Amino acid sequence: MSDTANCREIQCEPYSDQQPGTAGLRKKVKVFRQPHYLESFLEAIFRTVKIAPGSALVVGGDGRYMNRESIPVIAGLAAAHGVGRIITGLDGRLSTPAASHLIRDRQAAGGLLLTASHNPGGPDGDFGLKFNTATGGQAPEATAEAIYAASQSITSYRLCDLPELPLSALGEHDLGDILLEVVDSAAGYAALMETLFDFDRMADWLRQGNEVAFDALHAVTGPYAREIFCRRLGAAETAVLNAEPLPDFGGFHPDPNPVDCAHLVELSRSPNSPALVAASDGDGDRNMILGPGMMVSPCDSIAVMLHHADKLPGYRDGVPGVARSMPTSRAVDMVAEALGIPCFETPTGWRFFCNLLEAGRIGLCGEESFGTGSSHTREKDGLWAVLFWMNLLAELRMGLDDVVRDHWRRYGRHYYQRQDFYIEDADRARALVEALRAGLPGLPGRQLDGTSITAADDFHYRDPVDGSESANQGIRVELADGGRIVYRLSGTGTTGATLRVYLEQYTPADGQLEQQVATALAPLASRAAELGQIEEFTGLKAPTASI
Ligand code: G16
Repeated sequence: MSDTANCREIQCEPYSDQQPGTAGLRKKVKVFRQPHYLESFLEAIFRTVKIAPGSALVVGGDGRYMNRESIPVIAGLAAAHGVGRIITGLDGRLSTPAASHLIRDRQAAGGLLLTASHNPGGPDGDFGLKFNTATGGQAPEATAEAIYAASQSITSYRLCDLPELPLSALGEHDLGDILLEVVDSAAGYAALMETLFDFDRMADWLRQGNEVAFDALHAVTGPYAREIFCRRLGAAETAVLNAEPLPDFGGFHPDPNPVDCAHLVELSRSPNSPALVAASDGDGDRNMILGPGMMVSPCDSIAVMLHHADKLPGYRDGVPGVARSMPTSRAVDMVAEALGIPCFETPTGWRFFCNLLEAGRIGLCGEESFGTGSSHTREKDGLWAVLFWMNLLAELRMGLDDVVRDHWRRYGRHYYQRQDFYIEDADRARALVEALRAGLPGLPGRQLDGTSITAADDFHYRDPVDGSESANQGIRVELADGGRIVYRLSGTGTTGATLRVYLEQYTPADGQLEQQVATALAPLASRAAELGQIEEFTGLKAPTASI
């Protein structure tokens, strides 16, 4: 605790709703704007994680509404709790993977990441805050719960008054009770990428006339993408679309998926599609990969990456293992089996990969929700995934669609789709999941529209590294014809509830590999609707979005 004359104790009332979800605390901006709301949550973090006096903390965010104005508040509380140094990016912006890297690189005590990721921004949008540990990874579930418990009894917090923070000036600034260091995080991140990928080969590939289009969606990745694609690889400035970060993301919903980035799907289907079309999300940890006439399903992406990893400089020795979140398709399991390495199945939430990465048990991991990453950092990494694909295309001298089709011809195809059902009344969504859970013992052997259920459970995870247990992580239903349905509730929304229904149907390599996804999955979708009694519980006849 700092005891200088600039620091004082401020009284407040506890808030009861500061329970972190899948990835930190996410709320509407107007909720975060309530008096003492941000300060109370920060106080709960500082009281729970007890940062050693004088240590450094990485602080930064995706540039959304409330990002910049929150940093002086964080610095004031951090100073009062004895933090010696705040490290941030220019204007207080850091992509999530760059922040994770910076924590590790600078041996900081942890990080406070200001982001609601792919959620909409602006004054009516969302804001978020999450604490990452000294490993660079998100706080584990037990720490997140302890922070929530602490938040419910915060009746005061300590704050130091600091001079105005010079966030737009690179370098070190002495603020009296704390030091502020503003770094060029794009340069540091690009240097890390140069250790993993063959920049000369990619630059050659571009010089040969191959084009890339990367859409930063006016979110955090613009400056990073310009540094890498334009300055270091020689792509034209026009290769990076919507490069300037804006607090409201210029009206974009910064979520790289075919619904919110329909314009990129259209570009990839046009006769003059670039060889690689890609996007990332608000905080730069997600990725969407497209090429002429083809979007790579995120579940296929991690499988293809694993198959080819040893062709790229950072992964020449292969990887010790791989992991996917439970709802992610089992395409990557088949590659792991062929390579003779373990494939771990974890609950949804990138933090569940972190112990495995930290223990050296895995080298690559991925999720259906457009997230992929490797042991180079402890968050998923959007631009890294784009560079992985670009390096791969340059190395294989193949078009993106051929790389994917080759993969299906070797391993078969896992047709995959996630259906989202948004419901205002969260209780109805919870009741649906409860009803499924209650009926689990009776499911194996039940006939379901031409096939039968072979296994059903509520996913329970035991972390192989520290033995911690996570129960009720999603209802899994396996069918005799190779289909799988998973039901779970999203943990990242800020209003109502979103029921996610994940559909997966495997077709062997000698089967029909070129069907439309919706056609291939139509029978499974109707089985999922019947089994989950989706219309009865939600009133919805069709998904709000199919991704
Ligand atoms: C977060 C998590 C991911 C998860 C995703 C969706 O991503 O880090 O692991 O897959 O949310 O979660 P849900 O299905 O609960 O909405 P991000 O990019 O939002 O931080």
